[in-house]
Amino acid sequence: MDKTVFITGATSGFGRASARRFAAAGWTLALAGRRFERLQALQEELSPQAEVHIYRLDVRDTDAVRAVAAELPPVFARLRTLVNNAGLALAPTKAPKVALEDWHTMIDTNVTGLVNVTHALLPALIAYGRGASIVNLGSVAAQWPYPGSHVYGATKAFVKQFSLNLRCDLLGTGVRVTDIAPGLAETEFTLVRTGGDQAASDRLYRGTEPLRPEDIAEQIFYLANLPDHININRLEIMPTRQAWSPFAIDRDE
Ligand code: NDP
Ligand code: 8X3
Repeated sequence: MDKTVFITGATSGFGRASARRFAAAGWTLALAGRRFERLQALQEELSPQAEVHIYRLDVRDTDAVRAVAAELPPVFARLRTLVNNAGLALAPTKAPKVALEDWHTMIDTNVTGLVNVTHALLPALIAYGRGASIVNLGSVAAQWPYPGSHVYGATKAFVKQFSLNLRCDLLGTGVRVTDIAPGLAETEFTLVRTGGDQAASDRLYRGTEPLRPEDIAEQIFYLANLPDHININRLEIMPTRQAWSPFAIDRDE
């Protein structure tokens, strides 16, 4: 069995649900995140089903990312699937009110972190060749502007374009690249975005039907198992109960 998957941000949300989905199918997993005790709990939960390796990792730390790539077990010398999922939004207020530090954190995590991991694991993906895939977590915020998205949406626009550009450079290697772009999904995302405001998070998801982590995990698993000759470039997914508003207009009144 050479079905290996490396998932960043496996301690919560889409990453954890993906770990469960791949483990249920018997893949060999490498899971990364900063909250190690959560990784340990997940490893314990999934071990009866699959071989699970865990790594305490901050994706912003380039040296640490390289070190984890270097210490992966030999089976990961050929990596079938990389799920670049670790990411976050901060400061859901308008740009003039946002601390520069928050902008930097989003760029460092969603852009620098994602390219750190991609760069470190590309040789193993190319070694796998035909059938390998990179699944990058983008967002509807890459494509559609909304107030409070400022740098977050821009980092996801980077993910979108990076995914397309990688496709060009990986042509001939057999490695696929997909930008999966979810809309409203109930995870810890809003808790993080609001600085731990559980009531604000509950308010956002109340009275509607957001995507569930398992919905996105199922799509990621589907992407990783497509026939080798198919590459889905971008997969944008919204809840049925989410759509767009009219353009905002500034009026004298
Ligand atoms: P969660 O907050 O539930 O999970 C985020 C994961 O990212 C956690 O496991 C967290 O782990 C990890 N993470 C954050 N920063 C770092 C870091 N510096 N190094 C390593 N891991 C990190 O949110 P989601 O599951 O919703 O988010 C997953 C991805 O999906 C993100 O890229 C997000 O932007 C994207 N997304 C989310 C949507 C949503 O509505 N929920 C919609 C569209 C896209 P830990 O803190 O333990 O390190
Ligand atoms: C976040 C998507 O719709 O919650 O990536 O802003 S949304």
